[in-house]
Amino acid sequence: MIHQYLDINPEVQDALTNGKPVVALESTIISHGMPYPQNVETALRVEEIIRGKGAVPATIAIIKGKLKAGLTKEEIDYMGRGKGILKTSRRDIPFLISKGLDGATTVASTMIIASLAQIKIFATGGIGGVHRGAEESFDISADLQELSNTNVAVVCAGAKSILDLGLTLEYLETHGVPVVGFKTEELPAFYTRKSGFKVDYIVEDAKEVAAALKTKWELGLKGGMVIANPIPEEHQMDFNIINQAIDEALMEAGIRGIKGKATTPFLLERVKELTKGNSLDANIQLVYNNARVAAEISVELAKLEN
Ligand code: PSU
Ligand code: MN
Repeated sequence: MIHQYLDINPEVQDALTNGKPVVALESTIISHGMPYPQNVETALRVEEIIRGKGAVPATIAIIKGKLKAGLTKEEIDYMGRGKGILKTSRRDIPFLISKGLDGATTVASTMIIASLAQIKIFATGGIGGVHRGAEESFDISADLQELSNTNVAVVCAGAKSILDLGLTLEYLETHGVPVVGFKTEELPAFYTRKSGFKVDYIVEDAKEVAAALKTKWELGLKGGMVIANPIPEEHQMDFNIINQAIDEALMEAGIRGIKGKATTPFLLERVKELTKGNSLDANIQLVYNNARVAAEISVELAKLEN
């Protein structure tokens, strides 16, 4: 039934059938999160990093109305050129299929497709969250509801402070989503290792994360887990510089009346411009770092399950 909609790449399918580790990757970061051609170079390098750790990468997207788990190099390039590729979250999936469109998947929709393909570990840059001013705008990313409902763990560098990180943590707590710090007690804020907020638990290695995931899902505690992995020290940005750029981008978004699904891409683009592209290097490095950790977790989980 599912296979009428879902196309699993043969290498990914072989790994899944044989209980080998697989790591899912999203495509909004490719089509709407970074400029071409760095987006494609990064996406391909991420796949190499995962392979180097003994796992199989599965970049996820919707191409001509078909859900894809595992893209070819050509398909990654196609997503990177970004022409007419829609940012796709949970609500959009049925319409991209019925209309035969191309969609870049967010954290939420990547989790859904990963879960349909039975992939449990997913690496990205940052998750969506509760936006600043959400008490009036109600702007809360569908990523958070997905984390409470779908059994996929997300390795990220925390969340950007374009969001209200305190409210994001409260929301995740309400919905029973564990937020664990990978070798850190502080929630990282994407470009910086520090945010001023604490995580729920510190984990010291991939094995510990894999054991917690196995236990959570064996107990039927549905939903994912946020594994917050700080950007490596040498690549982190200056706290004040990045936060000034974020404040300015937020002010502009307010003045221009940017709303809904356009908000996150607008803020990401403006922050990049305001930091004269410096934020892009940091962004790329933290994604590599998340790919490494996600691959290690997938390897440990596969050992526990076999
Ligand atoms: N945060 C980033 N980079 C990104 C995104 C978030 O630092 O590329 C993307 C992810 O795909 C995430 C989505 O799932 O934005 C969230 O969008 P929204 O806030 O509209 O739910
Ligand atoms: Mn939103």
